[in-house]
Amino acid sequence: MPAPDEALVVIDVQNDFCPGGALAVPGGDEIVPGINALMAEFAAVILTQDWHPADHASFASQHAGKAPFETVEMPYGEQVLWPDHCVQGAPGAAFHPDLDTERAQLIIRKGFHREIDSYSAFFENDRTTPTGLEGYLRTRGINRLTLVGLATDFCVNYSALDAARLGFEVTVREDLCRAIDLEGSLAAAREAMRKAGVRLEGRG
Ligand code: VGL
Ligand code: ZN
Repeated sequence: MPAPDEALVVIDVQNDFCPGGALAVPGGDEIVPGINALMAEFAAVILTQDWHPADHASFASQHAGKAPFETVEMPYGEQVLWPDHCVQGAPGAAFHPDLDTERAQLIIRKGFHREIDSYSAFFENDRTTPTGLEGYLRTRGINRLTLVGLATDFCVNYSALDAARLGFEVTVREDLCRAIDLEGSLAAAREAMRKAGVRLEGRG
C-alpha cells in the first residue's frame, strides 16, 4: 500500500532534455518506462516542468559573445549558460510523449522569471525565492520524497539538496535519472547529495 506521507517527484522529463532535444541528456528517454512503473507505488505524484520565457537569462543566446556551457556571473552567483530550451508552450517544453502525465496531481513549473534560473523544484537559483512546492507538500502531510528525472547533476541535485535542507527525507533513484555531466558535475553532485543525507539508490 502506498504510504500517505510519501511522494514521487519527477523532475523535468521533457522533450528538450531527451535525445533530439535542444539540451539533450544522454539516455534521457531511457528512464521513462521505469518512472511510469514507479508511479504505481506512490499515492502522490508530482511533476516539474522547466518553463522559460524565450528571452530567459540562462540562455547563451541572450549574452553577446557567449556560447552554451560557458558561465556568467549573475547577481545570485555563477550561472551556466544553456542552449535555448524548454521555451513556454514550445514542443521542446512538453513532457516526453510516453511519460504517464495523467497520474500527476501537481505540475510545478519553474524558471519562468526572465532574470533568474530555477534548477530546484523548491527555490529559484538565489536559493530563497520559493516555488511553493514546500507548502503544497507540508499541507498534504508529505515528508518523504523519492526523486527521479533529468538531469541528475542539475535539477535533480538542486531539488534533492533543497528538500534535505527543508527537512524532508529524500531518496534519489539514480537508475531513473540521467546526467549532463559538465566537467565533473555528476561526481560533485553525488558527493553533495551524500553529504546532505540524501539516500542514493539504484546505481548499477
Ligand atoms: C536543467 C539545465 C537547464 C535540468 C534545466 O532540468 O537539469 N538543466 N535547465
Ligand atoms: Zn532550464
